[in-house]
Amino acid sequence: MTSLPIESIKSLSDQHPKPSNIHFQYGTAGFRTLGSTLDSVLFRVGIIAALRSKKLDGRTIGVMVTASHNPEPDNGVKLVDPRGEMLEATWEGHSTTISNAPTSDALIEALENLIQTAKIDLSKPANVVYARDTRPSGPALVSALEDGFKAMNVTARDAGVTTTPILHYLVKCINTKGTKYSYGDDSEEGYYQKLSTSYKKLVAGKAVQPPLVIDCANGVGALAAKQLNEYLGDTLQLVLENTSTTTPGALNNACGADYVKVSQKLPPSLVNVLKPGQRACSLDGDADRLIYFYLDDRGVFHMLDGDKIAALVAAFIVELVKVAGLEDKIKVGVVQTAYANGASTKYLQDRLPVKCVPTGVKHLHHAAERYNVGVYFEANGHGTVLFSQPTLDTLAEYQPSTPAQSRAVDHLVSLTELINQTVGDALSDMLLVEVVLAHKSYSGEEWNSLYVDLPNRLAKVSVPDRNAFKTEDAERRLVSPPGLQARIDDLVNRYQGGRSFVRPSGTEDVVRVYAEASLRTQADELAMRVAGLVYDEAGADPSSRPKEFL
Ligand code: 16G
Ligand code: MG
Repeated sequence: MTSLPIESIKSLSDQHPKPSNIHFQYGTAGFRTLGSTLDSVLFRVGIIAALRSKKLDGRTIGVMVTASHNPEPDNGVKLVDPRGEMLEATWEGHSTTISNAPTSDALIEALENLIQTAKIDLSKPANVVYARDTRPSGPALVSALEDGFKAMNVTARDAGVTTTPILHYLVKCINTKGTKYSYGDDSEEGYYQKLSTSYKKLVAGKAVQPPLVIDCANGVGALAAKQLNEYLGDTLQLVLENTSTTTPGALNNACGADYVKVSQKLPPSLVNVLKPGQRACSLDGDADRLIYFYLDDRGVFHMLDGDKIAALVAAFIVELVKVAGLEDKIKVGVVQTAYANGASTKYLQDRLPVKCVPTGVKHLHHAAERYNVGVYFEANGHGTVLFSQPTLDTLAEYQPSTPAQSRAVDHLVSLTELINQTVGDALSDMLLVEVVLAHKSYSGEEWNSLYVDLPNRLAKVSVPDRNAFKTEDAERRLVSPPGLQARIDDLVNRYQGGRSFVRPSGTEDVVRVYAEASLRTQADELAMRVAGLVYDEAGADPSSRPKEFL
């Protein structure tokens, strides 16, 4: 191909017309909205993926069709760059422009513009790998995507129904195949094999932990966890719950990581399953978020969120580095967002460098890449640990001088295999947590006692225009609307241990409010009062007037 196949694009595009009344936006997690409105977007994403691959000399691009923790009628799509990472930011804008071209002719014009601005050589090949989660709208959307591939003559590989992190893994494996940076076998089996083998190495000689209950959110994580269970054999017993992937309406409904994190409650479906003291965790709808929890002896629910996972994991890695005798060569750092519980930030800052960045995986990922070992987690349970290439080289070349050093280095190397280096991965993170708990002989309760969470509350306010809200300082302060931050500060000062911030959502037409304080009632009250300020400022939808919380 030396020029755009205009006729083929036009005739297929006419079969996937853009709805006239909708403005699409490639946001923090790609395009995401009601699945029934996304047909034209998927067709166009097929074309964009082809152009992105051509731009990168035919390297394989990933496309994931999912709406994660959102309700079942929603769907979405995001692009994955060749190293298994989120799409480069400038292409988010290109994608938004192309998705909003009103007609097939306007689409051709927008594509021609992109080809010119990005200097794309159309004679290069186009390679894509794609997958979807279990949503009912998935198959039709994938077929629109495939029409986009057809229009551009893409060599496309269908990875079927799988988790978001597995798709990211596949992209990285395909692009590193046969090189010295080979990331693994480019198949689901390769993924399970890699995770289970490193897990077994890490827990060899440790007592097998009591069974772990997994709330699979009735999503694709159920299918993956079932497979992983087989590879793990009796080294870890998994009890899979909420595995109804074909029951209409079940996905993420009163279950899953987002439900647990936001409502700070046990999913009702686990009430008669979870025994006091037993460890449990929830995945989200595409299995890239993980939240742990347990009931204490009195049946009281305790949540171990992304911040608690970061604290547990960072401390473990720091200790291994020290025992290995690599303290001077390998520096560990942590990346969080404004949502991190104040108590977790304090706990980590007393021990390690900690950086705060805006919400969204790409911000955390990039900041974590600047450390030798970068631990990043969002409080919502999305996160991973990145090992830089020089660190991998250090580990490979190091000559330990004692058996203890040698064991610690082996463990660090196994961790680099166990932990998904492309993106947060609930199943990989779960095994990581289980490794640390096994090494420390920690129960959920002991893990939870690393620090005590400050009571906190999340709220959201529907506003006519979320873009009127602009932030600075990693989203911790508002610069617009003018004057609102001063009023928030005024309120916050009246609460002991008070902290609150307001930011526009990147995925929904709402403004989010976070508040924490020393006492539960105070955190709730502060959140409600700040939400009230936002509401009054924005002339928001009366139905979203804050009254009470979940
Ligand atoms: C997306 C982000 C997640 C972030 C969330 C915030 C990715 C892959 N996912 O799910 O990291 O926490 O959005 O949503 O980047 P919000 O902007 O609606 O609060
Ligand atoms: Mg997700």
